[in-house]
Amino acid sequence: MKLSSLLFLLAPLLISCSVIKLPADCNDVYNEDKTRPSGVYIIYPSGTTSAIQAYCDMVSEGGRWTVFQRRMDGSVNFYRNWAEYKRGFGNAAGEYWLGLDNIHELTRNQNYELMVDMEDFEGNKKFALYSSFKVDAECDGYLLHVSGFNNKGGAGDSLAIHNGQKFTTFDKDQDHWSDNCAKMFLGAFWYDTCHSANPNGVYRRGADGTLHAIGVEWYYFKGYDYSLKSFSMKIRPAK
Ligand SMILES: [Ca+2]
Repeated sequence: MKLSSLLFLLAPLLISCSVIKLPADCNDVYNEDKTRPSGVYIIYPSGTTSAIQAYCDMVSEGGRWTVFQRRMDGSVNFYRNWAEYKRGFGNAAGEYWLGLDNIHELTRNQNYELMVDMEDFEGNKKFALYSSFKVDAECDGYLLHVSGFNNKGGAGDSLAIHNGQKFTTFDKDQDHWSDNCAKMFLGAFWYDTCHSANPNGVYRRGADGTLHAIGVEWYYFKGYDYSLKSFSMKIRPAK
């Protein structure tokens, strides 16, 4: 067969491959149709076989955010092991964790920014912005890189000590404390010795100091013994 006829036969394939662009994140979902509202969409963090559901926030601070962590009603247990934090769990329409592999895939090739949104039980809302966010691969302990804090939203910077930390679950201790921070504070996070934010802690309603610092907490907003009503962490490509 001549090369020219082979190319002719392959042409439709080549064309279709160049046309189909699956959305890797909510920024791509938005760019496909800028009228789309916030909600659950299918994204493909690492190509055609990686379809997952994610909640897209198309409103806050310009929208286009891919939510990777969300607490809102205590309906999902977040005290889970390494395998579950790696893969993800919960329901994208409600409480969920997108999965460390997915977060890594999204942030590995371009710079992302982070927004952390929170609300207490009195209706006070705050947020924190970071201009740079990246999570390394599993072989590097899913090490967190977060920087460029902006206090426009008034929440304060509770992630400073978590920058440069590996991820810890109750069955995988990579923190800098002699014991396991995940066991101690009943969550899973980029713990140091141990935390000033515990987004994956125990969902309990508001002020509660009976067990110290185990709630869904952001220290520079409500301290160590106040578990927030809603909390979410979301990312989008930095402009
Ligand atoms: Ca430890």
